[in-house]
Amino acid sequence: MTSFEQTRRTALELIGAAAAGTALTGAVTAQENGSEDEETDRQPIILAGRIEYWYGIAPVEIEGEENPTLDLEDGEVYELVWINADGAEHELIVETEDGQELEASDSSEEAGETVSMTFEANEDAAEYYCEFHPESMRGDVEFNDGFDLSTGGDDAETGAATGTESNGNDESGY
Ligand SMILES: [Cu+2]
Repeated sequence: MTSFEQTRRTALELIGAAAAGTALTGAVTAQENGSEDEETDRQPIILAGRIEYWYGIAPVEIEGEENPTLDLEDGEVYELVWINADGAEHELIVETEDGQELEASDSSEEAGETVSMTFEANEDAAEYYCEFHPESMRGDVEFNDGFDLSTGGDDAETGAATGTESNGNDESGY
């Protein structure tokens, strides 16, 4: 958990989040809100929201990417967490190819605030975007192998960071 927090803090510093310390505090609040879904003992998918783009923070596959593609697995329950990086109003929405809303987070207009939502993935999901900046803050949802979000301890994390530089699948998505 400690290294996970460090990853998030480092990423926030990279994008110049106004209040990385506040964001960490906010995460506790977000967890309280989502306390009903005990079935999800996996790592959340974490994005940072700013007007220009969604910025990938975790898992490592999306770290540092702008509007990263979210690789999900049909039927799995995901925790999507996003951090307000610039204090503008943002709201994360997952939609179908036809623009039908599947899931929406709360909105936030406070820098450093963390918003959490639970999302059961199904293959109708095609894109995610921000309600208030739907053109610049928009990314794809794909159903390939799905991110590895298991909380397998330090071994899994180390392997993800160093062992899967390129598995041959990466290029096909772009
Ligand atoms: Cu926005």
